[in-house]
Amino acid sequence: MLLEGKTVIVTGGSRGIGRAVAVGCAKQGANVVVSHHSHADEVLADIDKIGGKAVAVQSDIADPATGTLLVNAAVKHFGSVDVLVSNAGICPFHSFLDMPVDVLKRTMEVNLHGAFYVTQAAANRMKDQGRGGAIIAVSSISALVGGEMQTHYTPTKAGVHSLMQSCAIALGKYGIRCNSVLPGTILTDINKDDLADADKLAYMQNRIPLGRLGEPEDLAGPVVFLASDMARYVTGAALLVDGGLFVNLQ
Ligand code: NAD
Ligand code: RM4
Repeated sequence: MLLEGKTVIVTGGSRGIGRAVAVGCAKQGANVVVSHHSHADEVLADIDKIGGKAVAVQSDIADPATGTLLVNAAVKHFGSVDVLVSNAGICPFHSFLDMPVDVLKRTMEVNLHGAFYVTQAAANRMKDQGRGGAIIAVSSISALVGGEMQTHYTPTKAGVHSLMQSCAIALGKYGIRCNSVLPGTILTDINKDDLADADKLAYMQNRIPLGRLGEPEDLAGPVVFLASDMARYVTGAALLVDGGLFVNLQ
């Protein structure tokens, strides 16, 4: 029970990685606030089934007001904010030379600006509570490598990792730790269409030393670790969770 009594906000917690992280935190005794853009019934049922406590808040993470909304929900239902997992994100795969301005702007606003607003809101609450906290951004292997159809997306993933590095400095004096996880290729809705291409799927699978694409549950352990006191001296760090994909150049 590494997170017993702690309140964890997970943005984008209704699906994919966020859902697995929300359930993983609940299994470790956390109360969970799930932020989402669409329906959250499944994750609430998952957490209920294991006897955990969770509430869902529907709101667009790109809206600067959403951070405060989530913090207020956490305080109202569970009395505090101890951990933030900034996970909500989109990746509308698109070629570079004809990238529509609205696709670029939306990707930046959801992935990077959204992460900033919610981090700021959670950090202010943690500071006022006076007992520290942990913030984990779901960045990506894409913070380190490029993608032909991801020229709008990879800068946001480098950006959220950079945000955690700067926040680790800005918030260290309050005992608030800020770290990133860098998932490799994890099978979720975000890449369903991209990986429907059999050649691309085989290429990705063959590049991964551990021999398989990731599952959302692969992220739960690393996030719980960074959220917990087991990682009490870890801040400003980035943890690759990619089955070895990044190091497999030749
Ligand atoms: P997903 O599509 O399964 O889940 C995305 C979640 O974000 C959903 O809960 C959705 O409701 C939420 N969301 C999307 N737009 C939102 C908005 N405007 N406001 C609030 N919530 C919003 O995708 P996923 O793969 O689980 O992605 C989660 C995070 O992991 C993203 O930040 C993504 O960049 C990152 N990531 C994914 C992979 C991968 O291979 N799947 C790899 C590296 C990083
Ligand atoms: C990740 C990484 C994955 C891709 C997802 C959408 O950051 O690039 O390979 O499938 O984004």
